[in-house]
Amino acid sequence: MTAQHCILIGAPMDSGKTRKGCLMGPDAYRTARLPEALRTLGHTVEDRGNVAPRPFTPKDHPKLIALEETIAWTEALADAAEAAMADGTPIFMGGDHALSLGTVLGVMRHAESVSRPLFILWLDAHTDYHTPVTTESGNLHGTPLGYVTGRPDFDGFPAIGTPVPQENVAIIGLRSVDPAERADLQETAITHVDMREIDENGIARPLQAFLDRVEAANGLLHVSLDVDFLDPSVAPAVGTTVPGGATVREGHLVMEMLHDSGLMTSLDLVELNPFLDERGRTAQLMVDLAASALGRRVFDRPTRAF
Ligand code: HAR
Ligand code: MN
Ligand code: MN
Ligand code: MN
Repeated sequence: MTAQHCILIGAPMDSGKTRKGCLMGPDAYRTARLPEALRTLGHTVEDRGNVAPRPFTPKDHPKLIALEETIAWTEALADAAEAAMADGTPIFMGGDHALSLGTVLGVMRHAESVSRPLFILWLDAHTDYHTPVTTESGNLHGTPLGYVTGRPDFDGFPAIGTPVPQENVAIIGLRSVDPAERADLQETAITHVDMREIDENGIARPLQAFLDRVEAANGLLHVSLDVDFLDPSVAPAVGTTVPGGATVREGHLVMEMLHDSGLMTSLDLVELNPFLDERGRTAQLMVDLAASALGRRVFDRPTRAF
């Protein structure tokens, strides 16, 4: 296994929706010993502490929640992400999923500077493909994939330059998709794998097909792991629980395959709300999944399973 320089970045962002609590996420990951878990695997770990949003002036909007705060976070996180990409493998400890507006933007800037294509793996019950105009809830954590793929109407957000091509995005774990998102997504080349498909064919096949494309393109791979990708019976600490999610083993298999591929270059851990947790079990599971993505395993495998 190749040792990596893991850069932990806290993003205690809570503005992507009304229910509060994700701001406690970074400290929960530290309490659940994420740094120690990564060091045990032979990696060097640097905790850069928590990012803070740029100064902002909140305004009221008829629909959108905390727009100015979310833009302020996006700018600060993009800078932190771009800087960290030059130095190692960033792991962003959220914070709600709106943080990916910033982390992916920063990773996009880095990818452009090294002239490599960027791929995104989105592990989530939701598509997060809204725009500020299509969202019904006004919750901006439902928009980051819309933003980074270049959808319109992100007024006030940093310009994104070259969008991430739809062909480079895969969403796995879907089971809660708004009608507008569903209609819009159907028109795209974004890979979307719902739980029905996982039930029938397993999670390894669609994931490996996507990883093969990343490898063939010599791409960078950003992975965004939403707690609600997992079934709420094993991961209760999230505001948007949807039954019928990934099992513990499906989660680990994804992470183990990511590690075996050697392709993952950055990771978001998002939507953990420690206020809703049961004795830290969700934080611990997320730490264990991150450890699997960075090389933890029961036995080495002599040959590849697929
Ligand atoms: N689609 C719904 C909305 O826009 C729910 C979005 C929920 N998003 C997250 N992250 N929890 O996936 O409001
Ligand atoms: Mn999400
Ligand atoms: Mn979600
Ligand atoms: Mn389709």
